Order: sequence, then structure tokens, then C-alpha cells
Amino acid sequence: MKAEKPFSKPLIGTIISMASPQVAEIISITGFDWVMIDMEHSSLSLENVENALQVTGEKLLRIVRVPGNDEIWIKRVLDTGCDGILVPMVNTAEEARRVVQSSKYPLEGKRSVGLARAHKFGPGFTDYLEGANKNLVIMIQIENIEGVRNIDAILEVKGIDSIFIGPYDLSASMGLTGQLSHPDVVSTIKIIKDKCRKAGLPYGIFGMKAEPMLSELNDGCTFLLCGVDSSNLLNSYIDILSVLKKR
Ligand code: 3PY
Ligand code: MG
Repeated sequence: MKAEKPFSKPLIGTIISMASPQVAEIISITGFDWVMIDMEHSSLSLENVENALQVTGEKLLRIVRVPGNDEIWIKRVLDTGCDGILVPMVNTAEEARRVVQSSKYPLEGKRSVGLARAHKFGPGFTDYLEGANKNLVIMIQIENIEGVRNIDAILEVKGIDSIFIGPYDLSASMGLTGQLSHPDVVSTIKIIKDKCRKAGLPYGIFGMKAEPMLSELNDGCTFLLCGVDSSNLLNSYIDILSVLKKR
């Protein structure tokens, strides 16, 4: 899907962490606006990512979370033809600049020019190269207290399209792992949101359950990310068994 920058409405998404093309296809036909294909916390390979992109088609925005802030991962993932990347654990402006440099073709950056699925294996080469720097969605995660301390400088880095808040890693970096409703975690997340709003940059956030995420939509979140395929599957089986094994 062509990214509609600047993003004018909230986008509701979920995480693909399983290699099954059927899972990706099911997610793509349920009406999600975007999906995050997760190479950071899964065993997904580049081939699995390409398969997910092939079956989801252009119905929704497909963002791939790279395993880390690494030039080699970023170029290989972008060459799959995804609509953008999410880079975890960006803690300083220098790290954010590195993301932009790895993601943009020269002269804006230093992404290497190759021929891959993104370029329709050849015929799309010129079109892709002309549009990539403008169209690809470059998102970075602020998910460590160090990133929050450096947020003003990070928000000044040109070429980042959205911040993404990682509540779990953020809470862990504060010594409060998983305590997402702890007042210190809540107030730290609020600092990130307020700073993004002030800078005019969209932000996204992740949550496991839909109901508590409703308030995020009212609060101005753009990239809402809810649930993970594997745990959704697990929970639906637990629900079935909790009913049927009751008697
Ligand atoms: C986190 O909560 O740390 C995340 O990265 C969510 O995707
Ligand atoms: Mg994280």
C-alpha cells in the first residue's frame, strides 16, 4: 500500500510473527490497516517476510521490524518490497540518523542500490528508485529510558516518519518489566506522546488486548498495534478448552 503521508487517520494493525502464509492472508482479509512483520522477536526469515508480502498484497501497509539498527538488515529487508521498516531500540539522535542513512538512497542516505522484489526484479527499478526515499515509511522505536532522555534530539532528526513506543522494553529499562500501568511507566509514555505531538510527528504504541487500546485511539495514536498472531491463536485454543473441559 502506498503510504498516505502525512498520516491523517489512526491505523489499526497487528503483529505477524508466524511463518505461515495462511496466517498473513487471514490477517490481510480481516480489515487491518497495517501489519508489523516481526523479525526482531520471531524466527521469521527474509523468505518468510517475502511470502507474507506476496500473500497480503497491497491491501494494507506492511512494515517489517528489523532485528536491529543495522545497515545490512535494513537494506535486505527494504529490498523485499515492504512499505517501510520499524527499527527497535533507538536511543540517541546519532542512532536515529543511522537509520535514515541506511534507509534512503543517495544522496539523502547511503542505501545500496540492488535489484530485488522491491524493484519487481527489474521492470520496476526506475519507478522504485524514484519513489523510495519519499514513499517508504521509516519508523523508530523509543523503548528505553535512555531514548526518552534523548527524545528532543531524536525528534529533530529529519527523515523519520513516526516514533513507535515499546511499552514492554521501556518498562523493563525502568526496572518495572511488564508493569504497564505503573504510574512511572504511564507518565514516561505520556512524555513521549506529548513530545511527538509538539514536534508534529505521529506515534504508535503496542498493546496485547483491544479494550485498553481504545483510549490510545482517542489520545491521538496513529500506528496502533494490537496483539500477536501466535498468542491470539494460543488464547483462542485456551478459550475453547476452558469451556469444553469445564464439565
Ligand atoms: C515493546 O513493548 O517493547 C515492543 O517492542 C512492542 O512491540
Ligand atoms: Mg520492544
